[in-house]
Amino acid sequence: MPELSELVGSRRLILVSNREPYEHVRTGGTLEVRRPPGGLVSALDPLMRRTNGVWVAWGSGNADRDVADRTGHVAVPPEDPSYTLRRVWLDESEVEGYYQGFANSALWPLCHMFAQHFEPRTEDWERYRAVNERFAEAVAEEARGTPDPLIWVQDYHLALVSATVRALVPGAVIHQFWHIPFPPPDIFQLMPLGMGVALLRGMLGNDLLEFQTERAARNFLACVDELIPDARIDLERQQVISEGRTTTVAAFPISIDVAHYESLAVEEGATKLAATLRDRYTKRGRQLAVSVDRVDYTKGILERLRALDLMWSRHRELRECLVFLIVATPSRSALAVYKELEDQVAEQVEQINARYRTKGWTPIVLIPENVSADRLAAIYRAADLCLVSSLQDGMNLVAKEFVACQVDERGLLLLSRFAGAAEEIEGATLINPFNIDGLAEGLKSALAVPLAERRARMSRMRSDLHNATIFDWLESILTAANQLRPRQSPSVRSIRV
Ligand code: GDG
Repeated sequence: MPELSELVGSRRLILVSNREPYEHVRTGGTLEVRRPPGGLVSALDPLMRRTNGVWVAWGSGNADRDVADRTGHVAVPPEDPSYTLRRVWLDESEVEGYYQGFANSALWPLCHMFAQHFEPRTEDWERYRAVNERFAEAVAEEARGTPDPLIWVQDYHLALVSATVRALVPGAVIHQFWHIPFPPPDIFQLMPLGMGVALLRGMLGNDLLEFQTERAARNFLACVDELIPDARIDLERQQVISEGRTTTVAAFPISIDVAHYESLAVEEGATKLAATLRDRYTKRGRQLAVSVDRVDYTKGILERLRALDLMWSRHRELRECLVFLIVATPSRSALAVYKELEDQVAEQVEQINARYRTKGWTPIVLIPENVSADRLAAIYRAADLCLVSSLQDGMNLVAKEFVACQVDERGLLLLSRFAGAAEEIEGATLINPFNIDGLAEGLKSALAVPLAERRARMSRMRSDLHNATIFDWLESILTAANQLRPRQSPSVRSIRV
C-alpha cells in the first residue's frame, strides 16, 4: 500500500463530496453498511484511512442518522475506524432540487454539451445554492481550529462550496477536482447569466482547480475570460487572478487502482467465470465484445446499438461472428430522461435480436443491472473487444478497467475520441460515435485485427497504465496543492507501493 499519509504531511485533510463512502441502510430488521460502487470512493478511502482526516458528504442512507452523533459524525470504516465521516442532512425536496434538479438536469447536461436536456430551473438553483452553503458551513466547522487545513472538494455538485469556505476560513488551502468535461463559452453561456457568473466565481474560490483534460481547463479559462470582467488570465501559467487571489487551473487525468483490478481478474472465481463466458459466447471462432456503462445519454449506448444494427444489416457475413455483451447499469432512474433511456435500450436490443437471431446465436446479451466487481473483472478479461462510445466523457474509467483486467492480452479497445481517456491511452482504436456509418465499419475492421497486433497494443496500454495509476494521480494533485503554500508545505516524498 502506498504511504499516502506523506502526501498530506502535517495538514488535516478535509474531503468534500456529494456521495458518502459508507452508507447505513436498514432493510427489514437488519442494519447494513453499503459502499457505493465506483472508483473514486475506493481510491480516496485509503487516503482518508491513512491521514485520519474528515470526509464531509450527504448522509443518504435511511439509517445514517441512527449511527451518527448529534452533529452528524460517525467513525469509519465501521470495522476499523480510522477517520471521521461528517454527514450533511438533506430532506427530500433538497435532494430533488439540488441533486436531481440543478446538478443532474442543468450542470451535467450543459457540461456534456447536451443542450436538449438542459433545464436550468430557478427553484433548483436556489436549492443548489442553499445545499452548497450547508456543505460549506459543515466544512468550515471542521476546518476551524485546525492549524493547517487542506480542503479538497469533489465535482460539479459542489461548485459553490469553495468560495463560501474561503470566506469562512480564509487561511485554508482549498482545491477542487472536476470529474466531468467543462464546456466552451458558447455552450456555457446557455446558463442564465446570474447562475453562470455565480458558478464561475464559486469555482474561483479554489487555489487549484483540477480538470481531467487540458481541453476542459482551457474551456474554463475561456468562460472566465468572457463572463468575469475583473478577472485577469495568465494563459502561460494557466492562472486566473481575480479579487486579489490566484486560482491555478490544470489537468490531472484520473486513473484506477490498477493492481486491484488486475488481482480481481486473476482470482479463481473470475478466472473460472471468464472461461465460462468464452465457452458460452466464443464458439466457432466467434468474438466476444463488451461494453459497461451507467445508463446515461452521454455514454452513446443507442448510437452503439445503431452501429451494430447497421453492421449486421450491411454485412451478412458478420452475423454469427460476434456476440455483444452490454452491461447497462440503471442510474438516476428518478429522472424521466434516464428511465426512458433504460426502456429504449431494452427495446432496441430486443428489436436487433429479433431481426438477426439464429438458432444458435443471440447477437446481443443485455445485463440491465449492477454486476459485482469480480464479475465485471471476469467480463473485461473474457472479451476480445471493448467498445466505449461516449458522446462526451470527462475521462471514462471503464476503458482503463478493461485494460487492467486484460491479463491475457487478447482484447482490442475501441474508444470514443470524446472521452478524456482518448487523450491518454495510446494503443486504442479511436472512434467517432456520432458517425454511425464509420462506427459500423470500424467494428467490422476491428473484428479482423490479428491477434499478434492486439497483443502488442494491449501490452503497451497495460504497461502505460501501470505508470499512471490512481496513486500517481493522488500524488500529483496533492503535491501541487501542497506547493501552493510553500511556507507551510511538508516535504513530499514519492509514493511507495
Ligand atoms: C464520472 C465521469 C469520470 C458501471 N457499471 C457497473 C460498475 N460501473 C462502474 C465502472 C466504473 C464506473 O462505474 C463508471 O465510471 P466512468 O468513468 O465510466 O463514468 P461516470 O460514472 O460517468 O463517472 C467520468 C469519472 O467520473 C471519474 O472521474 O471518468 O468521465 O463522468 O468504475 O466500473 N461497477 C460495478 N458494476 C456495474 O454494473 N461493480
